[in-house]
Amino acid sequence: MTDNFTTSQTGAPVPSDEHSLTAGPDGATALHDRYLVEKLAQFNRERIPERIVHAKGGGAFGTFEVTGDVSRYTRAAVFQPGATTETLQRFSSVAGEQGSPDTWRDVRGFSVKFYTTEGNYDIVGNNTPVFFIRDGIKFPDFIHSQKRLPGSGLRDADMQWDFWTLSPESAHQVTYLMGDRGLPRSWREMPGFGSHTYQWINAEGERFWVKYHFTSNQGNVEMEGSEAELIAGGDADYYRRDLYEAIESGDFPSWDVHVQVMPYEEGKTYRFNPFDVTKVWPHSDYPLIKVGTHTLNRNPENFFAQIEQAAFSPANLVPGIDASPDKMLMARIFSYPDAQRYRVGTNYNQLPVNAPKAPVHNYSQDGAQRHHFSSATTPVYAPNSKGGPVADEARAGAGSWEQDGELVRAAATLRADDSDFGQAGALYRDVFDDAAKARFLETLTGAVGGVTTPEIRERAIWYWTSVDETLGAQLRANLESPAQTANESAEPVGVGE
Ligand code: HDE
Repeated sequence: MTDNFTTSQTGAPVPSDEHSLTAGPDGATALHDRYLVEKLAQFNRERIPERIVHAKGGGAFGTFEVTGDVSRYTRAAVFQPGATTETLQRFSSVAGEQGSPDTWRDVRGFSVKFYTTEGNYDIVGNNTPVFFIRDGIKFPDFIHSQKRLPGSGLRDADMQWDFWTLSPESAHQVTYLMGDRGLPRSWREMPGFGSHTYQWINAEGERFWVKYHFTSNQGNVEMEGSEAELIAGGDADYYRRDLYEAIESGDFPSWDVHVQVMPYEEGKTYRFNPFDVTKVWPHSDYPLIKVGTHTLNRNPENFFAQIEQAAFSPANLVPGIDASPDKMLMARIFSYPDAQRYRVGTNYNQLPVNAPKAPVHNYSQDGAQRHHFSSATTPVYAPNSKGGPVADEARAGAGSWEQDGELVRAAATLRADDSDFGQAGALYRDVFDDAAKARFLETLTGAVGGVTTPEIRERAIWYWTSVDETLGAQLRANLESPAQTANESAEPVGVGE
């Protein structure tokens, strides 16, 4: 008899993990072998649905330390001078399924959960500061076009480029994606961005618009397409392994956290729409202000419980931080908790990785898998005269903005400097050096070279000509060279959010 004995899920000792109960050594299996039944049934239920986007990822726990003073912009406890907060971070690829190679070209997710004293605050961003579309109603179509054909189950360059070129607001993000940013060497060596504009509210109730930037203290390092392809074949978990091993060996990656701050009123008159997630704010107009440093220093003990079941959401906001009139952000605020109720279950916020360190008091109750409950004397309705929790608007520290007009379905009002292609062109011309430009053209040639429908190819050339005329001409010349016209089997890039 050993003290370290196997039990059933209900704690009773079990007779064997190797032999089913059978009628003699060679006979039929008995259905009342309840441990066998429990073991197989539990196994069949090990998987939960993978995230519809950002399925492949990895993550770690960390600490965020405030080193600057942004208290005149926000009252959020997590950003007050000297504050230290425990965090969880998840990195991900967007389009690939759970087993897909980390080094396929894609945008990378960059999600941080801050377990603050005022509730959980999540920044759910990417390693690019912008996004492909500017209205959430287009998101399912966009993702469908980047994933797989319904018949063959294959990725398809035609549908990727058909969607992008019919949605020219994608040009800025596609320029990031097809450039070096699309292939970071590791999660540690890439930046992160909140991407959207958020609102900050200070202790006096004054409002500001902010954008978050996480700059990697490991530097920004990328890899060549040929190297990424080789790694994809040899080690599909390259980024996950890199992060895990770095932390395991005590080499803790860190990011400095900065914000750009726009005074509230300037949001109304700035030269382009500051709530458009396809745009960046020039640093010359809104310089980076350092807030603190985020360090990852603890690996998960259980990948499923702590990373797979982690639920990050832009709806997780705290006093002093709120949303902005960005249509994408508003759609996301609905979408993430909805995805998590389906994917993890309605009481997903009670799992240890998602549960806040701040106490939870409200009038929601029950539901599948509930295990947190209040004492029997706590009233179950509000308002009540029995001393139950009372909502406190002042404590909630929510933001607001003026809103007027009819309900319509329309693009946001254009301002003087709003355009789909302007910032994409500036990124290509002014940020990419000559070598980066050459790699970019090569990547584009391969990617657009996979498009078989002549009309979509032609539209792709128009799209890149609109970004930059010379680039468009070079792409046309490359695509029309005999080597490329035969390139119809080119793999579409792994691309997504
Ligand atoms: Fe996501 N996105 N997204 N997204 N997203 C999800 O949430 C969605 C968008 C991002 O590490 C899903 O729990 C809509 C922008 C990251 O677990 C889902 C729209 C940005 C992650 C979802 C967007 C992101 C997700 C999938 C258009 C960068 C992984 C399961 C309005 C600023 C989070 C889930 C993690 C995950 C919806 C656009 C980043 C389906 C509807 C813009 C990093 O809810």
